[in-house]
Amino acid sequence: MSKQWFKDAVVYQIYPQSFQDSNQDGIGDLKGIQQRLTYLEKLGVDVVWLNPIYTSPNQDNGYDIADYRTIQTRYGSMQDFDDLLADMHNHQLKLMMDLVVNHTSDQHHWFQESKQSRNNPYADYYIWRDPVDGHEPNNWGSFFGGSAWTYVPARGQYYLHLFASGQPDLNWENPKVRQEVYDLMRFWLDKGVNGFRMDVINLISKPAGLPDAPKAPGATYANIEQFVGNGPKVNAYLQEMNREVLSHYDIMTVGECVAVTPEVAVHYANLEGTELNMVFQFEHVGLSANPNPAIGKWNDEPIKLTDLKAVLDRWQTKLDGKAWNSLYWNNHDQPRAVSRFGNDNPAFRERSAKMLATVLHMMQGTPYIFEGEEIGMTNVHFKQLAEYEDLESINAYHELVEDEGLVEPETMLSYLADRSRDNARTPMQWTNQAYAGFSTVQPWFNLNPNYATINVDQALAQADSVFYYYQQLIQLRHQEALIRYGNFTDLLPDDQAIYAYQRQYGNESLLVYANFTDHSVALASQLIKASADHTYLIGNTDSYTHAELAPYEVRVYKK
Ligand code: TEU
Ligand code: CA
Repeated sequence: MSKQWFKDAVVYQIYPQSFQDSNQDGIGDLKGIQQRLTYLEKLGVDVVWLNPIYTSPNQDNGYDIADYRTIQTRYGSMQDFDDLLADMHNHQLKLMMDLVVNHTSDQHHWFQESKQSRNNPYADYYIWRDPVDGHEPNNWGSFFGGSAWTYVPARGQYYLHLFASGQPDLNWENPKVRQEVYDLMRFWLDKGVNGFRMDVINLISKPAGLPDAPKAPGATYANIEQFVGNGPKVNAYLQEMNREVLSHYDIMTVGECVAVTPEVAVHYANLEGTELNMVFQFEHVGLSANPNPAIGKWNDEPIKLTDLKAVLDRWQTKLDGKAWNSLYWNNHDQPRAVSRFGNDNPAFRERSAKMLATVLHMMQGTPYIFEGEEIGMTNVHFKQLAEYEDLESINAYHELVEDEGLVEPETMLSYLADRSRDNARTPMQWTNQAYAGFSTVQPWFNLNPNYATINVDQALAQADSVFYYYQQLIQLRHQEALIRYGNFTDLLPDDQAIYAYQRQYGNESLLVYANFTDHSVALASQLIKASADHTYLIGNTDSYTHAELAPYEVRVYKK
């Protein structure tokens, strides 16, 4: 691969607790991942992004780290990690670790010290403020409900936590904190890991003075999602991190960035490489949030195709030649792609999963596949609150239904079924045997019952499965510079049913026509004309009718 190998790579995301259990305790682990490397090799991906595997009390499934330099025992030992990394490299796979340094766990020894007094060596490692008129320093609500501040009597002060109270925010203003972070990054890079996915990295610099945020009527605390991102010093911090650490290694970085726009992303992901290689943006997955801002992301309305295209088109065109895109439909925080953007009804599941894969993998940027996406795994469709495990979902139910009375119970259950992060976290479906081949005992989290029909064994046995389709898309990306580097034009931005775009690279051209609906749609004559001098490259139906697209059909042409 070229020196900028991150542009040529396809990434596969592994949520470790839900991928493969090797020691029959019902929890996925490192040895389990190692057993599945040949599967990843067969799919053809280049890089694995592993969600956090560090020591953690798991209030937020590992995004609350108590020790950055040890492996959580349920996942295995450091020896298991070293073995996995070596074996991945043997299989020509690179490993990207999750770097969670906006906050730590409250069990981290820095915080255990920091909370004791105002004058210990770790006193300024976190963001502490005096009470204002006997209560919280400002009106910020945490991403996971309630206030973003928690009071500690020993200090007579509040600490800031943008997420759960067990996730205190680090004070990046303190140069010692920054050096600690750079040190722990070097620890993993010196082991040979090939990059980092940086958790909520654009939240590390807080708005100057920590002022109140605008608050929606009916809400107890302000929703800070659009308010706390991209703070005044974030680019300076990332440039420092780049000078001190990143630039000394041949690695790939992606920063998860809340409330990021292309205008801001061109700095984070600039092609000179002075900050990060790319960002995860939220604009497409954030579409069709609730019209009532006090209810935030919770809703069950489908996304309008014209809105989706407007967002993706903007990222494709505004970053071209300036920065690099990441491409994803889902991850461990999002509902399953086929349920959210396609149609998980058995009649359309495979066809729409392939259509979505094509639309994404034919764009400019680095594609990310979330475990199970490559076999078309679906949302789990839980019916009761008791079935959920994720603190975001459970807290939101209690807050919106019980505390604030903003949403009816049945409605909220429908919102959760559509949007809960738990949809992504049910165990990987390998076989139709007991516990789906994930484990031989009851897993830590319920399986989706549809593993009886949707599973890897089945996909590998079916020549035209979603799996083999992903395999072909990955091969095409690797072969065609046009797909990786070509520029992007939307041919039909106002159409409500069809996504049609063109990529151009030198005198090569690629046309992608996709039907996002469950009915046939006539192709505009302009599209038929455009494809006349192109040849068919790939698609998701056996035979096609020239003048129309079948339900969820996608077709790619090349010249
Ligand atoms: O997620 C960041 C984030 O903003 C999420 O709260 C996101 O908005 C939400 O999950 C969507 O509903 C990252 C991690 O990916 C997530 O798993 C962690 O819980 C969070 O940071 C805190 O570390
Ligand atoms: Ca295990």
